[in-house]
Amino acid sequence: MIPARTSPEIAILGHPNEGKSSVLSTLSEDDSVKVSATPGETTECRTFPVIIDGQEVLRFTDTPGFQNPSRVVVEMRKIAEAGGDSVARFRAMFKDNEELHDDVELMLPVERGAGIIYVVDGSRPVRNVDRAEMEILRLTGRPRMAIINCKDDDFGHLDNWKNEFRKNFNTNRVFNAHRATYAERILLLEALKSIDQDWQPTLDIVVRAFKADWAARNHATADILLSLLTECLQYHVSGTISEGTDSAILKDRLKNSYQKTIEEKERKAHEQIRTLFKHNIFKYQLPPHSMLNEDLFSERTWHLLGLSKKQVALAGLVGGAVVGAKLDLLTGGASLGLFTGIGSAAGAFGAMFGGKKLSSTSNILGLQFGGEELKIGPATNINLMLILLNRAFLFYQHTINWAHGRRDYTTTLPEPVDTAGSAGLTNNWTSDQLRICKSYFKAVTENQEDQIVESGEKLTTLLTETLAEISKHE
Ligand SMILES: Nc1nc2c(ncn2[C@@H]2O[C@H](COP(=O)(O)OP(=O)(O)O)[C@@H](O)[C@H]2O)c(=O)[nH]1
Ligand SMILES: [Mg+2]
Repeated sequence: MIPARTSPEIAILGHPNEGKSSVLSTLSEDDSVKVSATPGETTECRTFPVIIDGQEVLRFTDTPGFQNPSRVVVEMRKIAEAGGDSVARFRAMFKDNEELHDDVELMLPVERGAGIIYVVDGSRPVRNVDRAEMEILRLTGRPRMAIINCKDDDFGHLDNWKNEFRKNFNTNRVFNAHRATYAERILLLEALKSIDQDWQPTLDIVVRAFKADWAARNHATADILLSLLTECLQYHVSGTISEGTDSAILKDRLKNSYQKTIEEKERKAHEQIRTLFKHNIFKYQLPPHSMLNEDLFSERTWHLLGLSKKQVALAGLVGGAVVGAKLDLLTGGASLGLFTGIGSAAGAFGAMFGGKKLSSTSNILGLQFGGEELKIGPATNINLMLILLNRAFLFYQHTINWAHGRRDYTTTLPEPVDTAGSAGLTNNWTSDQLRICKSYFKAVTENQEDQIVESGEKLTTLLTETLAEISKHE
């Protein structure tokens, strides 16, 4: 007898090529699990521990698919009639039988006490071999759950499958290995509790550990975002105009350097979030219309993620300015380009300063002139902050909902439709929530240290709550 392990083990069983490894990869958030279009490639079991805070809380075991279920079911019936541990006896009897190699191997975790998740592709009809496999699993007497992974999104056979499952399994669920979101993963784990009463307390702890871990990741994401905002909002570049300097060239150079640096900071923050959510090989294709395909400073990005008229007014961000209003030209401080809303992005194109046309992005960023110095940044309006936040929320949404078992990087995820401001989550924020952003923006850009800490804490809470809200959607 193989000794029982302390963390619960779940073996993923099923016919070859039905999506066992994909389900395991998604459930364990492990994208190193081998998923293959060729049936029968796996011939040995492989165990993947789920580790939270350095502790193994659960382990999943990937198995070869059933090789000869029609014969195994006949043998298992005979063995079961005789009584005793049918799994151990079956394995002992056929351990040297080549024809049943995979069948003997896949029972290994079951022999050591693993619970069973049986995976079928529900987009095809139930066959006799499936019935044989289900009976084998029933004869093991182990806690078991069936998962219907509809590979082709065809749900026409679902009722037939469910009927078969009722006879043989404690519970069943539809779970798509490629599209399961975080919320659906948690629901599946919750459902797993019902496979056996004895398992409930342990699986309760596992589900709680998963949820706590997720909350910790959201908090860490909020911290990453806060650092990104602080760095970007404070960032500035400057250059001196001396005799012979072509100020237009200098402006261009400064603007490019400013944008590149901010873009790089954003890219790094997104990379950190990706790592936090354990995506190592993930290089998905974003939807063709995704904002994240656009440069941070492209006009379209700002249009789609931009502030709505209502939001600007609510936040009192630009003191009564309306969308499409002309740019504020501040004297004294000589800062140009208080970007007053999405409509003015286009208007800004035609803005004139000192007889020279400035490009829209310079205006958006706030190009400051002071004596002989040309300076871009620190940010002069809150839009940069909101754009960075909205893009991060989109990135987060894609990341958490990209199932680890998915390997087809060509199909895409939905994103909001292409209308002004629609993709900007902050457009739905209340004036209180926007006020938190505004306080933080002011504190950072005016370098008020105590305010930075205080408003930073409030902003972190707001961000963490927003991320939790995004994760709730299935
Ligand atoms: N479209 C789609 N393909 C899937 C799904 N699950 C698995 N596949 C594909 O089916 C093939 C077999 O999957 P795999 O997980 O290796 O099956 P296993 O042999 O049961 O472990 C692979 O090419 C997977 O990418 C799914 O939910 N949707
Ligand atoms: Mg496999």
